Amino acid sequence: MKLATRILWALVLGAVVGVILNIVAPEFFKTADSYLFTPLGTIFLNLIKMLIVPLVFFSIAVGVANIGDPKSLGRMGGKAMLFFLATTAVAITIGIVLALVFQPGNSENFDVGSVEYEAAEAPPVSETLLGIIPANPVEAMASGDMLQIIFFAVFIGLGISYLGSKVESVQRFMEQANELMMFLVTLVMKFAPIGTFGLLASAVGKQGFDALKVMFMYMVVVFLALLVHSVIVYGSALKLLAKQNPLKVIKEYLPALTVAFSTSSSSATLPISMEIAQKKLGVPKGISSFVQPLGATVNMDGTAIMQGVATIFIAQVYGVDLSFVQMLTVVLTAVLASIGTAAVPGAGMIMLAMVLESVNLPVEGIALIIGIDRLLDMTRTMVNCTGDLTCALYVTESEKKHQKSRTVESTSTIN
Ligand code: DAS
Repeated sequence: MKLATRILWALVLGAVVGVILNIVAPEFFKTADSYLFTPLGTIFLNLIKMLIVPLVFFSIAVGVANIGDPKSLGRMGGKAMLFFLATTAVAITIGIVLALVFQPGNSENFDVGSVEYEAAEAPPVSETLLGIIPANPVEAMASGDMLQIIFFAVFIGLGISYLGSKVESVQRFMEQANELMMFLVTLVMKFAPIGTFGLLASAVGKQGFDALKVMFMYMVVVFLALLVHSVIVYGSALKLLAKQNPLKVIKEYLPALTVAFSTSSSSATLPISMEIAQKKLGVPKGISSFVQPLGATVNMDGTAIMQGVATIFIAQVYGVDLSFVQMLTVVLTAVLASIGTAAVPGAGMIMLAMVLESVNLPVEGIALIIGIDRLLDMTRTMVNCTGDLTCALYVTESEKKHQKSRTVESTSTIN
């Protein structure tokens, strides 16, 4: 049985076991969660997290060293960032429009009197962007600051490419280290079904059904927006930009999507996502190892959708009519917020406070949605990862076209 199928079965089994146990024997569920489900999920998550920093560092350094030409790097980075920002802006617009149409905030009488929420300090976007240069690369790796690790790895790769044969042994070491990291990813993924079972049994089992009932409409609108964005935006991007058959490609995405769903973390999904891109989808290592870590860090279309729906939902609950300009502010803030959102479970909630403050909506409204956020986080993280993989395929096709046009130009010059 294929890995993706095994993980899918583990997902379903974990959710069913968690829900049934929590209904039939809540006390036993608590014990099973503490001694089995949570430990299994934590072991799996930590095994993957252990590989992320060295994998991202070595793969980007090797990828950039092989690309060599800073102009190509700038061109690839520009295409990727344009794709990321454009799709994020479309994503949040879809979220806002569907929330305005379906009015989830008017679907129940929400009691806003007692809600309290202490917003965690969200780093301003300017600080995130200025902080991209690591004063201490080792500290950046120790703290898992992905943008700083990416910057340092690109710098090292450019240095290797510039010095060439003078640092041949360093380049070979990096290439071998990268191969080793990819092998370890494959090894860790063999544990994925068991880890996924634990993560789902714990997360879904703990979910209170009352919260699900009251927040039903809100959840439906978020799921609908995620589906619309995935089918229309990514489907079109795969067909028109990446020249791929969306149905064929999505089947290859499956192992990464199941890991994204169970871990609710784009960075934890990165290793398997990069392996799929390079080994199953033919994305060159140089493109995959640059575009995907960048995407996992700055591209969060699923999160932007949740933020769009949540903002309109909270405005409706508090009886606030947002103007068109305020909605544009929400779109811009959410696009910028997605750059600073960490690729870890629940990060989107922290940045939602920033989006709400941009239009003077009460941040306490987050208390209404945080109870069911983990289930939504699973699905929006899948969309975040789908965007990263789709962008890698788009840049691959675009670079192919660029190489072809350059060959034609040079041939015509010779003739
Ligand atoms: N869980 C985040 C991620 O890893 C997204 C979010 O919290 O919205 O992509």
